[in-house]
Amino acid sequence: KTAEEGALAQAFVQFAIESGVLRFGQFKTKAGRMSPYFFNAGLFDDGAKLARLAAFYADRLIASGLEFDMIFGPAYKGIPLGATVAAELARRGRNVPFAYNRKEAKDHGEGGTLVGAPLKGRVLIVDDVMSAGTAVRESIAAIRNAGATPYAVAIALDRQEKATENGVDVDHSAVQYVRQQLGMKVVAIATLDDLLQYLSGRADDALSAHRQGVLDYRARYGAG
Ligand code: OMP
Repeated sequence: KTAEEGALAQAFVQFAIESGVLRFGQFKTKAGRMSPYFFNAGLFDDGAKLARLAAFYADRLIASGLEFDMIFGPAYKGIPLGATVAAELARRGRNVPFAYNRKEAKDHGEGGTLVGAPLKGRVLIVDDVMSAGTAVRESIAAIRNAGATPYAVAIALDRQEKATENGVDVDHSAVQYVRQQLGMKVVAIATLDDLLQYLSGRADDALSAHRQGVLDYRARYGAG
């Protein structure tokens, strides 16, 4: 990680905590793990926060030099993320097509599950979090089924924990799987390591009390 990426990640962790999006407590993840922290992107819940969030994604994407032909926002939480990131990139002079999916196929009107620009070329998936990797696999399948190339993934937080395959924990993370097995690019604004670094730098305040719990969670579920 470059110094610039590290600084962006620290600023983002702070923003997420101050927005109440990143919280500490006891939460059950989709994979059924009891986590001492949770990132709820739905709590970026006003125009200013959404604009700032989109700027973080855009900064990270531009710094990465990633090339892509269009943006896909997977239902539900990826839809506002993809839309606001597409708008922010256009504002910075990089206008690309945008599409999203429905969870339920529509049997009237325009029909189908895909909305927006036709899926084609190298598609960037914009989503919130990767944990065990279930959500991203669904997006990849939707893009392949449409005949386009699932090329890259941009997420806000890489939880760096063991992926699951058919319900069984494996040693690598979902992000590692997508990079190494699927050959896709993955960019994350922040990772679990960045969160731990943030908590370590806050030795004197209430937040630091959560550090040990997060370390314990990483010891149990962290990817190898
Ligand atoms: P996987 O599908 O296991 O990679 O988990 C990613 C999804 O879990 C996200 O798209 C969210 O729906 C949810 N999630 C969060 O939003 N924030 C978290 O901190 C953890 C999870 C989770 O359930 O693992």
